[in-house]
Amino acid sequence: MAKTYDPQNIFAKILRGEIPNKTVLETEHSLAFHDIAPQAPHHVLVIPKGAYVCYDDFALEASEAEIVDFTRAVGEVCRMLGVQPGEGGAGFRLISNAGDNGLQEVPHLHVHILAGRRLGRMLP
Ligand code: D5M
Repeated sequence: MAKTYDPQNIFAKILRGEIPNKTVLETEHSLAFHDIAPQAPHHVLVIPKGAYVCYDDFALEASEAEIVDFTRAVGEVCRMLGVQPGEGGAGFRLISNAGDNGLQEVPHLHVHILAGRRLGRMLP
């Protein structure tokens, strides 16, 4: 288990409808919405509706239905954005920051989808 889930985190508030978001896709177990501070022409966050801090507790505790739904939601958003490589789109990058070393700001699992421009190298 990563760390205790904080139900007051901003994405939990979005899921409860307490603060607005620009929804791109909603499925049974997942929500995708535009990042408030986009770092690329396309910058969408995909989150599970369940209370998971990061991939660690998600992989251990989520049901297979949640994991499949979340994974497919990420792919579906990429297709909606038209950025899937090889089918007219020019590709994308997925990032999921976790914990202090990963510089995770919001402690609810999220995958960043970044696309729409040539992205800089992140790894040596
Ligand atoms: O990234 C957390 C991300 O969450 C960061 O890119 C800004 C984004 N953010 C923060 N608040 C909001 C709201 N209210 N709507 C949309 N996006 C938001 P991290 O990986 O945790 O560093």
